Amino acid sequence: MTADARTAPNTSTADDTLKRKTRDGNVISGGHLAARALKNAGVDTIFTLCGGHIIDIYDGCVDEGIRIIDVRHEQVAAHAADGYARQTGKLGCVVTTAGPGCTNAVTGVATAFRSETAMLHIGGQGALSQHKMGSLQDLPHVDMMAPITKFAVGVPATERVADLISMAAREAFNGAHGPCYLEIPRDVLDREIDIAKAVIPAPGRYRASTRSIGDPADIETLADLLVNAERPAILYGQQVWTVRGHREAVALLRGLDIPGYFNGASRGLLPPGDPHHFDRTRSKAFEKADVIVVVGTPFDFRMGYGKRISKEIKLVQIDMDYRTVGKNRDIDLGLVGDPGAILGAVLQAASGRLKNDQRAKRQEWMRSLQAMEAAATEKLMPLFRSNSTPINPYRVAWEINEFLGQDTIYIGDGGDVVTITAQAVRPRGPGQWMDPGALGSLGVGTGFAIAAGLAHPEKEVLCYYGDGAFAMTAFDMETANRFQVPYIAVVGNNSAMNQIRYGQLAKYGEERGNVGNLLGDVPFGKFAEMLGGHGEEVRDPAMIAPALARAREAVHATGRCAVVNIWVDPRVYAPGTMAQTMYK
Ligand SMILES: Cc1ncc(C[n+]2csc(CCOP(=O)(O)OP(=O)(O)O)c2C)c(N)n1
Ligand SMILES: [Mg+2]
Repeated sequence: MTADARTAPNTSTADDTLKRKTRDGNVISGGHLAARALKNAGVDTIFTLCGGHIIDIYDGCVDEGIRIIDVRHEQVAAHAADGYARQTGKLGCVVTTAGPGCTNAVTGVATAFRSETAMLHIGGQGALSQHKMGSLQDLPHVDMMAPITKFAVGVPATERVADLISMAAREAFNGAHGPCYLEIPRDVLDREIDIAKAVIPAPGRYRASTRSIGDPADIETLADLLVNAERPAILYGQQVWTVRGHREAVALLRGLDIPGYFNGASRGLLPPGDPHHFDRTRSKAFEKADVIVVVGTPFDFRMGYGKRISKEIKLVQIDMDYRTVGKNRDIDLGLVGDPGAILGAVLQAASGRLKNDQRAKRQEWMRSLQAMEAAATEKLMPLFRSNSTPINPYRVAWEINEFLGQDTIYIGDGGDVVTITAQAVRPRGPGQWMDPGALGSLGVGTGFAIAAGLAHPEKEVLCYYGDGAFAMTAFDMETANRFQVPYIAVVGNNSAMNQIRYGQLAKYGEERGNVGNLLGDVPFGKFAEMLGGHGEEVRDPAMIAPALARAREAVHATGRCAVVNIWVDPRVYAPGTMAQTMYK
């Protein structure tokens, strides 16, 4: 089959197939019902690895024109479904077979759980008629998936397949988004029923809008707080991007002249250099501010559980999940709802109320922060420009940032080398920063890159890996090539699991610290070549930029992924690693 035939959406319908099979058009199988329900839920692509339990879903997808992306490891399928949801705003979908198909996908589902991604995992199961008899690949999937999903159930009858998919979709978008799991036994999938007996919720008619603003009185209170503040600051987290509330978020910063900070998927909401974009002075701003608004990001380890923010400062938290607001520390005001809708309503309530002298004071506040930002950048420049060999990973981070185009989606997958890029890499547009989120899973990169390429074929995709992370899922680079979504892979290679090694060396010393964390010296450039793409090894800092440029060119010319394997200094660590902040 040609690659084109593989990727082209299938335009035939279930009815066509049934005609071809000279079967009764009033009859439908469970797998075909699943595909129809997925289409009704807005799913246009599934990520999967085949297994005998799930083949009828594929057959249904062919009829419904749903693209089937088959990978080499279910972990990648799950990360790709997560990444596709992040990139499209639609429900992601991963389909795995029973038993090991499900267990292999667990890390991807768990990552989506901690990152609040709306995603449906459909898993196969032995036939109900063989329930508890010891069928092939039988496991208690629903019990296993329940703690890491918002909704995990088995489908008990063919008539309910589509109905339960719609329930899962509703759950996935309820409150903070998250993954759901549906187990469909093989006989439930294969059975054909009278279509009139199936419950098939219609697209657009089984889910209500979730764009709620919460209590209108709280909108007024927050508008008052923000109008009267002298030194306000706002931190935007990933939920702002999840609900595509970026326009309202930016309008609020600009409308009320408030400095904005961004973490996770909210990086890129404003381009670097924008007067309301700040990124090196968050802790200083949070010390000096009189009102802080935290939007769509929990007080978890990444925020020091909120304990570093002084009790003297008025703290406002906005979140999609009621359970996240006020968790780990008290707040002065909490709002639950859609961040975009809330921020839009707050701006409307505050509009025209900021007096000129108040605005002038804010601009002075922002200027003082801008001066601190510039000083912090200056301090980092010697590291960013370092000519030392082995190459300083700060130099790699800086070079990657210089290399990014207006539309490059940047993905980070690794330990320390990737952590360091947070200080240098500034995506130029919203949605162009992807990281694993709070689960910190190594191995997300390949699935995310495939998903980003499929969701946005017009954009460039660059994934920066640690050498430890790269080897976990890199074989699916072949999948990216096969589906014509090649990307630029950069590996920061220190031949170690360096982020962990630091803590071991600090605790156990040189002699006992290098245990279980050293890796071989692998020339990963050759990996790209093995798959028909361009690869190279970089040991000289001056060669990073030309190598990246050649990789970009090669990706265009060959339609295959390129790997730039950069050998970096294992003695350089990220500040957070040296302070071990993630465990504090
Ligand atoms: C799947 C998974 N396993 C283990 C870890 C623990 N861990 C965090 S960072 C790290 C080292 C990663 O090494 P590498 O990707 O080479 O980056 P480096 O720290 O060397 O720059 C490990 C093993 C994890 N986060 N995820
Ligand atoms: Mg490493």
